[in-house]
Amino acid sequence: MKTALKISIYIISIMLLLSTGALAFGTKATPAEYGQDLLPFANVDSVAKWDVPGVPYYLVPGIGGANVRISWWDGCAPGAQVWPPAPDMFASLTNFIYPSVVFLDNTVANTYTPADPIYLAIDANKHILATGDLRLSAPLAGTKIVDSAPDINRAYQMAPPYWYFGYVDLDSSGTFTLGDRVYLHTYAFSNKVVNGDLRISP
Ligand SMILES: [Ca+2]
Ligand SMILES: [Ca+2]
Repeated sequence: MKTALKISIYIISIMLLLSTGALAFGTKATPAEYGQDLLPFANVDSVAKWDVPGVPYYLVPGIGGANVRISWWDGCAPGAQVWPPAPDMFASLTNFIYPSVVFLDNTVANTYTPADPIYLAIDANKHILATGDLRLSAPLAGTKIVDSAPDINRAYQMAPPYWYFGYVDLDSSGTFTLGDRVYLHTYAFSNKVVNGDLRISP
């Protein structure tokens, strides 16, 4: 088998794993993950963009934590911490002015339920999904809405104020480190991973 073909098959396999695997970016937490302790990011939980062609978006965690890429960019997968030799290491980021995590209230009216898709609206003043807003949940997690997308112009609900980005400290280091798993937590009454939480890093 030619090397190029082998590499293509490998890349496609990785992409399938990322898009359909049990721990893929943008999929909801599974029962095996429920009950794990979540640590909120300290000080900063903002989202930012890098003003280069293609414009990747990032989650910017607390002091000392590597940024987490949350959109596909130039072959770089969302959900990964930016770490050498990532080509976007040291990217100069610009904060969005009024970003908000939002959801489409597709199932069980007026409350977030695990089947409801989650987005990052980059300008929540618009109140509807617009070009450039980011899909945070599968399918198509990490991709942006374009003008002809079926979900453009959909009205959304803002995430409740108790939602937050946090991480499971898989290596028990007490801080956010490479390999810790990031979630968007959606439940008010505990700091543990629950049904409906969204996995940000695989
Ligand atoms: Ca709902
Ligand atoms: Ca850690």
